[in-house]
Amino acid sequence: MPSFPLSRRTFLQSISAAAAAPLVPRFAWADNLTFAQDFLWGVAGSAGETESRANRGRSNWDVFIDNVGGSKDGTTNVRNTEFETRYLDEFKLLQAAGVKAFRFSFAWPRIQPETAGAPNARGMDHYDRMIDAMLEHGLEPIPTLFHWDMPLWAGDFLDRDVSRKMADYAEIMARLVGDRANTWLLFNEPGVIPIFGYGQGVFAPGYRSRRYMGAALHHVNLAHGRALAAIRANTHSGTRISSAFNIMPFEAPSGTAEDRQAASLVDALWNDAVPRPAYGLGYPELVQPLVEPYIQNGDMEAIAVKPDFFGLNFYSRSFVKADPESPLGITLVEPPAELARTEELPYDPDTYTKVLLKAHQDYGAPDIIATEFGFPVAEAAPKDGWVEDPLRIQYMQGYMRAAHAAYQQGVKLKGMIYWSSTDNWEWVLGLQKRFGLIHIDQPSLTRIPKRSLEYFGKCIRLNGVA
Ligand code: IFM
Repeated sequence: MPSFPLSRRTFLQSISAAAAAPLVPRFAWADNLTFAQDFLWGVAGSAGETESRANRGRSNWDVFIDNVGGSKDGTTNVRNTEFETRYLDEFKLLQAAGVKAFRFSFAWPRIQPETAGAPNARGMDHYDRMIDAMLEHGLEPIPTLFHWDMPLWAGDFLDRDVSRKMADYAEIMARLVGDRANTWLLFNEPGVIPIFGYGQGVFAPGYRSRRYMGAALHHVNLAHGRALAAIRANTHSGTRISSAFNIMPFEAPSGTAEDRQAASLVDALWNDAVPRPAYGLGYPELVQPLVEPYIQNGDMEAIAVKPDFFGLNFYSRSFVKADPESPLGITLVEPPAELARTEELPYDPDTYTKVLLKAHQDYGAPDIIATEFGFPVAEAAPKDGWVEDPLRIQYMQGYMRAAHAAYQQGVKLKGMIYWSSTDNWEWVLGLQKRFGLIHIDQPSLTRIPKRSLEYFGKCIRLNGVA
């Protein structure tokens, strides 16, 4: 029974528990691949990839994708999956499968569409209702404050002052949903922003400059620190806050000194240049010269906020060689032939175990939530209300086993979140890469469950790897 007096969160959860009870049979598997009782089982999505452009301000990604003439398949983010009006269809399927948590992001251009200052009432109301709906469907809301889509008026990360704007926005959102969200992610993959957006020019805002990459990196870190402080100051003491750090080891298969050196720099930039300063460990040595010109007094202290857990996104390793022409100094090479491939990246479970163990060692044995793992794979067309996707199930099982191996070796793994809930608009790759546990029919946008959703539900009931 819920305790009294009832908070809005407890009340909504109690309704959902009653509704879901008959759908969640108790399984007694005699399998030792199980996790601790309070393990968080979730799925994820983001506003920039699922919400349409309706009723919000123009974003950096709108401008970028329009300017480059659309994604690889010609699509843009005008419609996406219209998640903002269709989320109930999705929540019902997730609840029926037994999913426990939903990671999503706020669209900043919906909250402050045209300018700084007072939030837009319609945007606030949208997230208010959406979060209530999650709780009513038994889904623990896990907001991401910033998953790359930024209102145009806010400028970009070349401007130091963006951290102040970000902190104001963080405070607004913390006040709105702090009573219902216990676990927060500030940035999705903060390291990707300076590298892809300011160095390589392949993501918004599309700059291609090593100097810009250094400036953006430091200002991302500053914004990260200030936003975390703003959320901490405006939520209850039990709130846990971190970011979803994308960990992807870089290797140079050629083994030459030049290639290895180039791989080490990008490895430090990608994997360490945000979490290390956030944990008070400073910039990696190789990265220091890039950020040095932008560091002011007090910055490193403001950045060192010590997240409450480590959010870890993992897909695979990356294989590179030196390329003096590229601002990042590398170019991608083919992965070793023995690694199986998803439609996008290698399937790399052993590396998953290793990166979890490494984060455990590097950051003082923190609680870790696997904030993303997922696979775009070839799958059958929907038939009789389902999509058959056995390869995804096989890969999911492999990564969950790999994560469990790390857990057995002492990693404090507290949850696993699959990317993504539905197929969605995969940024510059468009709609062709289908990561979802739920199929999105085009053009109707009807949600159709995949067998992988059923499988994930089985794991959740087992509280382990089925
Ligand atoms: O779709 C992305 C997401 O936005 C960030 N992490 C990786 C996913 C799959 O590429």
